[in-house]
Amino acid sequence: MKVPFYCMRPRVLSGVQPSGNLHIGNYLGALKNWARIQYDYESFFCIVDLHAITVYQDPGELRAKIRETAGVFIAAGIDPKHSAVFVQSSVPGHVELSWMLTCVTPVGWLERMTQYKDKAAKQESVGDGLLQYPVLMAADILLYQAALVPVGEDQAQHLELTRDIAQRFNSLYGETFVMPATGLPAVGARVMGLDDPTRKMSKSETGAGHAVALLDPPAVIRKKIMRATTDSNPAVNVANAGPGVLNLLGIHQAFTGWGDEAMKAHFEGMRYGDLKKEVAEAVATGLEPLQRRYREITSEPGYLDGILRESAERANAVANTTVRTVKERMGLYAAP
Ligand code: AQP
Repeated sequence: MKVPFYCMRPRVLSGVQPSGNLHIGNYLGALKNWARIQYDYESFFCIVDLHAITVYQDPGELRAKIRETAGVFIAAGIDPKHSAVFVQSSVPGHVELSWMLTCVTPVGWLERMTQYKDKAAKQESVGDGLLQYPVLMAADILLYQAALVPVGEDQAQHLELTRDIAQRFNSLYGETFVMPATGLPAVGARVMGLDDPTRKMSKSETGAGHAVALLDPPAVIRKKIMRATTDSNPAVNVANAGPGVLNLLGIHQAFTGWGDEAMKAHFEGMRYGDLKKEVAEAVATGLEPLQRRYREITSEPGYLDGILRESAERANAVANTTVRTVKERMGLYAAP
């Protein structure tokens, strides 16, 4: 569609829930990609705390995780001089637009979402927030008229829904929203759990050997990877590798950037113990600069709060423009 007059530069928007320890899935599926593309866009990266509370969070822990997540964004290479790094709840437009979009979204669309069905199945009583989660996500994206949303594969269905909601709004009220494209990374789009390679690595899985956290010390990283589930074969056979071995190879490739041929030539026939040692080394080495930068950032008093405050101002300026347009289109009162 034609880009509205108030959005002359393409924008990118993405977010992470501050709902636990960020892991190498979040890094390879999202953060690493964000850092790579940020300068090609006007960039907005959001700590989506309103999404996190769709399941209960201890308030003190949530507050601490919001700051930690912001620190990890910057440590992972997001440049706050260029990109806005802000907290979702500090921009009221997310909630305002979410309600307006809720009113054009059929409930059947939401009930079909795989993530909703998976999470609802694990709970006795399902909160409305869990069902509405993808509408809030659509609002996060459409609020900034984002042209691109770089995410891991698990979010692709929510992105499709975002486009459906935008299209429905545009057809009811006239061209308003830019259609956002889904930006999946070439490798690392779906990192699987180390303990169970049939399930995606996830913050909400609490098993000690499930995920490598981005702030895990090298010794912990090595221990977790050495215990990763593989299969009963003794050595790597790339053509017939099981999900655990494929996951380890994928993690190595995403951290080192090696091509398929180099991976095969190096790992074919290697015993699993040696494969794990090499993967652990690649991950520990790959995370070392992030961890060093994180320690620097968090030891500087006021640094993070300053960035979050300044970025929220930038985000609010864009968000308020969109909310105003949407209100006008829908016939709501928008003070002159
Ligand atoms: N395993 C993964 N592989 C690749 N990308 C992933 N992402 C998440 N897990 C993987 C991407 O990271 C970004 C932030 O997602 P999130 O905050 O929803 O993270 P999560 O780890 O999935 O969080 P939870 O709390 O554990 O949620 P559930 O239980 O729903 O999985 C997104 O771009 C996501 O694609």
